[in-house]
Amino acid sequence: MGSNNPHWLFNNECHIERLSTELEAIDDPSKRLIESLNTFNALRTECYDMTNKLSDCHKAFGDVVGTSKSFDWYIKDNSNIKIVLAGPTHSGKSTLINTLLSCQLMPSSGGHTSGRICILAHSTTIRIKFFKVIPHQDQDHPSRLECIDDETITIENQRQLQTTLKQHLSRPAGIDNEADPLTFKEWASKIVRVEFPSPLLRTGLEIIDVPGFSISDHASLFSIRKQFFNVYQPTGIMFCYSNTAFSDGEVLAMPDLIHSLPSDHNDSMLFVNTKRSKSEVALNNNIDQGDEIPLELINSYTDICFSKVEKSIPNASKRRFSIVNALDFIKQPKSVGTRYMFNQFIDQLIKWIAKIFQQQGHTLLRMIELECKSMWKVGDSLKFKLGHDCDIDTLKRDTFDVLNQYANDVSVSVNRIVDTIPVRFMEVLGLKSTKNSSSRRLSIS
Ligand SMILES: Nc1nc2c(ncn2[C@@H]2O[C@H](COP(=O)(O)OP(=O)(O)OP(=O)(O)O)[C@@H](O)[C@H]2O)c(=O)[nH]1
Ligand SMILES: [Mg+2]
Repeated sequence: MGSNNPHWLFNNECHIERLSTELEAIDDPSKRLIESLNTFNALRTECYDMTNKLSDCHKAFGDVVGTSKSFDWYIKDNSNIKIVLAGPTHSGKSTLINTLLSCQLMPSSGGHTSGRICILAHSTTIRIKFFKVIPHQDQDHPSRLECIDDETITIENQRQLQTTLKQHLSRPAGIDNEADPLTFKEWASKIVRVEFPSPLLRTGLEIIDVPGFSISDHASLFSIRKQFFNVYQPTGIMFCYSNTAFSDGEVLAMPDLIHSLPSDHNDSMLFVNTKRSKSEVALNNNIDQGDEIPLELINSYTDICFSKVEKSIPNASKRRFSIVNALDFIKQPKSVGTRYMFNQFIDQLIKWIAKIFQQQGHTLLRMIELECKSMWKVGDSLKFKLGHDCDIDTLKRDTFDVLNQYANDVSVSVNRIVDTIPVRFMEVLGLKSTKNSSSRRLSIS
């Protein structure tokens, strides 16, 4: 077991420091994100490998002392990192996902677009699967996601995927929440899972696009989202909003999101102010359009955007805030200012994900610590027993004494019976017993 303190398993701070210098050298933002996720995953795997060894040891120990308790349940939770993009409608969530994935996949348009929750995950084959949430029945049947097998669609190429996804994610023209909320809710409650080859998602990341908040359909979508989050707990949430200062709709979107989450995810949220462009920075600083923008002005503009959101969100932290303009980056990936802004966003995203991994590591450590404590307790009581009650010499001596006593008791009993034999024998024969019957005594000792 080694040490009484299992913190040697996961020294996050030093790994993250080493990581940032290594990653700074990667110029391409999406490559940097992929490399970071791979590095985090390698650390996590290392951590879980150690935990598995500890679990094996715990099991073996449990078998010896007769307790079958193990912490397998936690190890099973070594699942993908699930990042949710949520926020008001039209805030650019689907566009940002497409930019992160470097492909035009999610439908995005001028209006209210995504109507269904969509999970994006890696696979070598392209498929669209549909799921429904089966609500909690009893203790043995908790709520779960069930795949509607006969509806799975296998797809040939990326282009076909894009058009098929549009059909299944965009709000259908004939189904309107206000006119027929029941039909809309039934349509919207189908969860879509898209699997396709993706370098970013191959790292073990899952991205979840959630239909944007709007006053008109939040009642239907709230309960769908709540049920979904209950069976598919997100690891982290990116709250995307496009107004520099929160608009009314954006202010309402926050509690609507928070209340649909199973526990307080406020701390694991990254605030992303979308659609911020460097032309705004120019305008703010009286710089003519087309002129070079000093990069430090982009930083001070980020500070301005943050100070505005700070007023609407309690406990907002600058470390969990970023501005982005996904469309600018798609259109002009080589422009220095645009690239700088997108790189800043990716770095903030990487740091935020690093923090999530770190938190997971700490939770794991707490579990290990508890398990170790319980093992040491059992060990101590076993040691105590061995030292005081069950010393092998004492055991041998006690056993010998007991056996001796037993032999003696048996011998006395048998002799008593033998003693009576002649009397009985005589009685049966009608004869008188002889006085010296004791000479025929049976001796067994
Ligand atoms: N200028 C600019 N426009 C953007 C940006 N991101 C998205 N848009 C535009 O904003 C509109 C909405 O974008 P979507 O990505 O569909 O927004 P959404 O948040 O997914 O919306 P819902 O699916 O309704 O929740 C589209 O017309 C996009 O082209 C951005 O970074 N800059
Ligand atoms: Mg969308």
